[in-house]
Amino acid sequence: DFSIIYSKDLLPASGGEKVTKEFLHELLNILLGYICKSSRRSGKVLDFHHPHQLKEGLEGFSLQLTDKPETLEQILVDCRDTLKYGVNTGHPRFFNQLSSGLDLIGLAGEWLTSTANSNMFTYEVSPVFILMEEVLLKKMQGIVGWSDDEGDGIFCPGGTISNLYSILVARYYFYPEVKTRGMRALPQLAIFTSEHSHYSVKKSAAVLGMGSENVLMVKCDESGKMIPVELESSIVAAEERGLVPFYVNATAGTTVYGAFDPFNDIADICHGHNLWMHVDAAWGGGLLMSDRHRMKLQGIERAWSVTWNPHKMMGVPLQCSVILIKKRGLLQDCNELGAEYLFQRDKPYDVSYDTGDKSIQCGRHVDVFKFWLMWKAKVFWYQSSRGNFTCGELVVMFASPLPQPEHSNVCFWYIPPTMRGLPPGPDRDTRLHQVAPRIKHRMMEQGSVLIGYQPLGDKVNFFRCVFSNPATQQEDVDFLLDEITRLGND
Ligand code: ABU
Repeated sequence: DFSIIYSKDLLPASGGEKVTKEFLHELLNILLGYICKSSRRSGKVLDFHHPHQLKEGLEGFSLQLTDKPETLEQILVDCRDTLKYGVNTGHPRFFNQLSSGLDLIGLAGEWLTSTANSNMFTYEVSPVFILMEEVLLKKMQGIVGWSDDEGDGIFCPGGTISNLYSILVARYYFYPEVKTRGMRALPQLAIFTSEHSHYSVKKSAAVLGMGSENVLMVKCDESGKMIPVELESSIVAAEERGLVPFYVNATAGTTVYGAFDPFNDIADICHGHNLWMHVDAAWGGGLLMSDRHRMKLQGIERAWSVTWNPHKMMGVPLQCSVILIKKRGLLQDCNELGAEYLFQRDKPYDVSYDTGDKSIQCGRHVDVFKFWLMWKAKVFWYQSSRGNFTCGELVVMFASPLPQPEHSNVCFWYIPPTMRGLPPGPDRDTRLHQVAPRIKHRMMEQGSVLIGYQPLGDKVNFFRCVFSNPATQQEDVDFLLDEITRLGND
């Protein structure tokens, strides 16, 4: 009975051990109940409510903060309700994002990480985690194809920040004075990325004071791959306009189509113009683990930096993202400020392990442990199973598929029966554009399945189905298609 117990009764209160254990056991029961339910197909993916409904409070669940401490009973009820009104991203029918599923070894790692409650800035406070980071970064650099004397990197909060690091370090490599003199040390720099690449490239240019307009979008072919001759001519055209090209982002697994750019061709162009080549493999990096699919990333080893998100295809619980930099020492030189209260040089150990000054953060969450634990528990499983999924073998009924997928993104239009006789053209497109949002709206209200949609270029709204959840089976794909048909049948 927690109705008369408060947080002040838990450890470190004297005699608080028993109640602490009881409270955490109760919490564990709630979490285990959720975990078991989350993989049952009979349960919902989500119980959708509009923001105003959640704000007003539902069945006693209030988001408002009170003036007096609540009992632990109420705290446990709040934990249960928080899960209840959230989205079950581990459900076999959650197809909405590139990251999904709930890996239990990773979850155990996250629990341990929170229990340790440490900070990644110095070896002094995180000796084990700092060394695990070194081990994993080294491993990933080897898998990318860099030699033993190359490679550096850091875990950071998500793919956008990893991409931002690559631009930051590339700019520092060519213009080291930018660190102290700022923008006065720079000409008008130009960045190149494909029109299908992630928006983080533009965002990073804006954040770094270079201007999103100086990110030049290179044309792609029908399957979403950057066209090398278009890159070459974009670079030349930028130079003619007085811009100074310095960086090219290539993508391994574009967000919507899952396309892989031709890395060797792009590397040749970068080499010819002395440009930094980055590969955003946030989504596609997981394929490096697969003997069958890693050829799609041929040439990635020629990149000067790589983004890779183990929290996507590799299923590590959010978040887990790395930036890998080929040239050692650059990351440290670029970001180091040597705050004397934290990074003292006269500590009683090898202070090169105080890796926190490579980061643009000060406090840094431990994202490495869950990944390290998963690697230990199942590296062969990645190689034999998840990494070897069959791309594009899905049969999409009643639908018109977009280009053949290279990754596990399957993009398609659902054409409702009433539209099947319409000839292609602007009138059909106008109607088709409204189909996916309408079905998604109904899907969210029903909560039975979740899939994303978007327009892209000249293509009106289409569905993007992502397979990255090992819980998903053929029956879930059948269910999704039946559900789309049922919800879109008017
Ligand atoms: N950072 C890209 C994630 C996009 C997605 O999950 O759909």
